[in-house]
Amino acid sequence: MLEEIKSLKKAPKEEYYVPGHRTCAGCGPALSYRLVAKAAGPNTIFIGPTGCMYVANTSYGCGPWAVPWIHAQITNGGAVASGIEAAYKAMIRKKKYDGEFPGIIVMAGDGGAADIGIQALSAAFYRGHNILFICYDNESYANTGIQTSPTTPYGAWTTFTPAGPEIPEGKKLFPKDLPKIMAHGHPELKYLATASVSYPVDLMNKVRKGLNADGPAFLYIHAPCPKGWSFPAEQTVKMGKLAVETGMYQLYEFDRATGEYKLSVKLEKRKPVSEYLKLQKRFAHLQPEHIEKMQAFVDARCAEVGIKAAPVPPMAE
Ligand SMILES: Cc1ncc(C[n+]2csc(CCOP(=O)(O)OP(=O)(O)O)c2C)c(N)n1
Ligand code: SF4
Repeated sequence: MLEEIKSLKKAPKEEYYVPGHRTCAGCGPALSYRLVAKAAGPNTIFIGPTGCMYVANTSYGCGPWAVPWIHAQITNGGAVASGIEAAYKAMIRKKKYDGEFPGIIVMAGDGGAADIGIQALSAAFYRGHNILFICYDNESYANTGIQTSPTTPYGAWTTFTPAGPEIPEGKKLFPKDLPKIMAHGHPELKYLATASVSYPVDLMNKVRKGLNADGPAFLYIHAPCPKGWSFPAEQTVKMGKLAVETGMYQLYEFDRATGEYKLSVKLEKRKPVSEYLKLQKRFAHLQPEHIEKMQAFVDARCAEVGIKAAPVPPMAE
């Protein structure tokens, strides 16, 4: 059993994701990896479906993990993890391995979790494999040069959704809600939560709860990407906090028994989404009517999980 971490000061000193990787300065997903690896500890195997957290971390011919790691296709992170889990179970049953059953963690991007990889993810959860599947959500296909994915917000600029006279908002579609897809219809699911790199103790404890669960666990981590969202490298943590404070991203644990969402951060007031959007150039083209649509969407998502705090009207500029 992995113990609860009471504070940042009491977090383990050991790093299992060490310095030396070609991620961008201020990379949110890199920070998520560091926190996940710290929380998980030495008895861990990572599976890395193709994406920034494979390519940027391993360029070229090396890698920053102090624990075993294997590359997977972007299509099949869940299936590779299933195979590793089944192999360990069989080896232990046949007495060919006398070590402890490892923590088996997939670190998939939003493309590798919500889009191209969703089939293998859902299948692994249906079969009840004892794995922790993490989606680090940087809200685009980042490694290929920032293209829209199903978790890219409405109105975000990407190279596949440029704003122009025909489509002034850039991206017309609203995002897929992956944790809710995973929360429902997967009877073997044992743990599900959302987290953010800007709330590191909460994140690490959710990793531990996911690993302690005896069966499939899903953790969805908001991980701001300064390159893809176009904001300064030193504002990653601020951006993650603002996402939560505006309700653009909701932090919770899902209670399987009751179907309720247990909120991880109590918001007294919600900041207007415009305060978050205006700091990222990917939203620079949006008009007031687009921002209103975004606010209405965020209000509805907040209501779904029981966030009662109403948005404060934006200050007049
Ligand atoms: C089957 C397949 N299709 C497309 C690609 C090209 N590809 C490489 S990295 C990548 C982006 C991955 O996006 P995501 O999973 O969101 O991770 P990120 O790069 O954002 O960290 C894509 C599409 C691939 N490697 N394999
Ligand atoms: S593009 Fe984004 S996710 Fe990829 S390494 Fe840079 S900051 Fe990290």
